Amino acid sequence: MRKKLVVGNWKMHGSRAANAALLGALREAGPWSADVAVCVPFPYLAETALALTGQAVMLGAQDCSAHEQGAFTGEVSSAMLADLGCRYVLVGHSERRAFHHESDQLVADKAKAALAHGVTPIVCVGETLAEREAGQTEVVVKRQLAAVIHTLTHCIGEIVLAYEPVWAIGTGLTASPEQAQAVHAVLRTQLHAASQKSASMRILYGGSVKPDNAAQLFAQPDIDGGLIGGAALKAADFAAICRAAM
Ligand code: G2H
Repeated sequence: MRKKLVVGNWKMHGSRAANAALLGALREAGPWSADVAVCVPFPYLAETALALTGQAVMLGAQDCSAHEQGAFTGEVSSAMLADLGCRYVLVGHSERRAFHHESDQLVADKAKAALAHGVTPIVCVGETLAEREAGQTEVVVKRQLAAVIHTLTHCIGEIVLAYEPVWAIGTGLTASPEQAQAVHAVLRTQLHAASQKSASMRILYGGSVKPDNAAQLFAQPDIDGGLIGGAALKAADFAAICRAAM
């Protein structure tokens, strides 16, 4: 019922030459039955948009401003992302929440700004290891999602949600399919109470997804694809993960 979505998050990696090689290899490896997107660093958006012309792979960015425009040095607006052809933008990635002190409300405001320009926000939520060990996983992810629900109200059905346990990001530790599914089910229930579209909304899992664990994760009833970091930088691995999303 829900088409799977696999999103590569290149983070702060790449160069013009490396990107061209990666995108060229992906062109050879596709197409896939899942929707596929890559979220690339801002300086490479325009060139990547050109490279993706005629391909099924969609373009995304890794962050956007909550502001419309103005004196916000270094910020990039969602209108600019739309202008460059971005279909998706990540908001609230744990690296933004941790290193840039982004609050739940700022993340929600960014999601609202993106939707205002037709860019689909991929809203990331997830607990730290300390929060999980304190039994706070549900409380944390529900609080993070509640801010977005409250801010977007009737538009909440337009977002993509991504559950990314912080302890699994880039660590090689992956949530087991059962651990991930349990949190996805909690999030689905929360969305259900907020939107008539909850059954069709996609909830991605992120955190050390690799070719050898992707299929099991994607087989869970409420896991609708993945947000892929390290493995998205290797064309063969990313292609294999895309193939696993059927
Ligand atoms: C989580 C993920 C991509 P990785 O940050 O968003 O990265 O797959 O390297 O854990």
